[in-house]
Amino acid sequence: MAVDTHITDAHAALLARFRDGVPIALARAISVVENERPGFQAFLHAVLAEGPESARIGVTGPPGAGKSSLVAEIATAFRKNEEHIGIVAVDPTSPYSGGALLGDRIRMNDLATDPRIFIRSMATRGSLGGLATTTKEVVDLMDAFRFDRVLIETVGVGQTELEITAAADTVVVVLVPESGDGIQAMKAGLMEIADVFVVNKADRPGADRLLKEIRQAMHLRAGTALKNVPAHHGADLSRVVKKERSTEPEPVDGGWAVPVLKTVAQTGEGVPDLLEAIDGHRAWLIESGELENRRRARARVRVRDVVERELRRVAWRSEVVGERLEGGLDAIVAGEATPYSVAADVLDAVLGRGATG
Ligand SMILES: Nc1nc2c(ncn2[C@@H]2O[C@H](COP(=O)(O)OP(=O)(O)OP(=O)(O)O)[C@@H](O)[C@H]2O)c(=O)[nH]1
Ligand SMILES: [Mg+2]
Repeated sequence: MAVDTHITDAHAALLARFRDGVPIALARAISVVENERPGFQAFLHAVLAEGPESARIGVTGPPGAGKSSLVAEIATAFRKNEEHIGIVAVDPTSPYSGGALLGDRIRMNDLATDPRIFIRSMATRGSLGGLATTTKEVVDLMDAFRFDRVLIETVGVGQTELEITAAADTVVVVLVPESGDGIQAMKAGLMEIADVFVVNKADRPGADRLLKEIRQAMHLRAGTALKNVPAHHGADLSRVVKKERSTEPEPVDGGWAVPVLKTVAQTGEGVPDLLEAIDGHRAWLIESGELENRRRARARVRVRDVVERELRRVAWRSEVVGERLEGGLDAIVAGEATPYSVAADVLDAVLGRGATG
């Protein structure tokens, strides 16, 4: 089965304007994808032909942690280097557009009207709570539009957020002192996905304690990683204790040392360090070859997503399937069949096999 490469004249015209970097064409393309307009797969196939390029930065954390404030700070800073920035906010609990997000410091409206910054809020979540396929497709569109960076904001600290890695190259996890997130975050596996930890609202009490907690947990992880190394190299307790006191990140098993930073998004305090950490991670991704690994892992998720969606589409569009489903219902009610036997018949029809006895 070959991919459908035929795109409509309207989509071809849209593609040309998209390639010319016309922001309205990006907005149109997003709505074509969001609404799954006929032929959107062929359109995406054409749009994504040149592969990924943008630096994708995910910002995740509990509701109200200051993710949008930090994203606004980050975008504004990059913007000063003449960069083009795309922002995708998934399920924001507070509206992203309009209003004064940061009081007089940075108005979201300033970002929203900046022609080099494109903001898109999405109220879509996958059926299993992860990032919806559509969301990943929108991020892909922004990448194909050749923004220098694409910032992706997702809410929450739970297993569902782990899927941010399926969209971003660099994951910034934002925690705040008051919610006592430290331990929870470690349980939720955020330790595994964080490339940079930020304790935002560092102007509030408890910030230093949370900072210490996260650093300790990171060092415990580093300690586990060093278990296989001869004792005089790694498992030396005094060294571990010294590392706990140090504020400088140290490399974990030859890889990336996750920085644990403090910020006050409202005043911009700590933001330069955050920018440095993000750029440092990017450089490491490229140098170590990890960027390619991550892109490959992401590609696997994307292919599976599309296969699953197409299977569903193919299945429920088929007339034979519809007949077997409807025909099976009476039998289930009459106690002559079960949802499983009817499902088996339906699957046979989907897979083009004869009905089972
Ligand atoms: N004290 C203090 N308040 C902050 C800080 N950063 C953000 N805030 C405030 O916290 C509130 C939430 O900030 P947002 O940036 O909207 O947080 P968010 O994580 O994007 O929120 P959702 O997207 O709704 O989950 C706002 O009132 C901000 O002004 C900070 O460093 N210190
Ligand atoms: Mg937000």
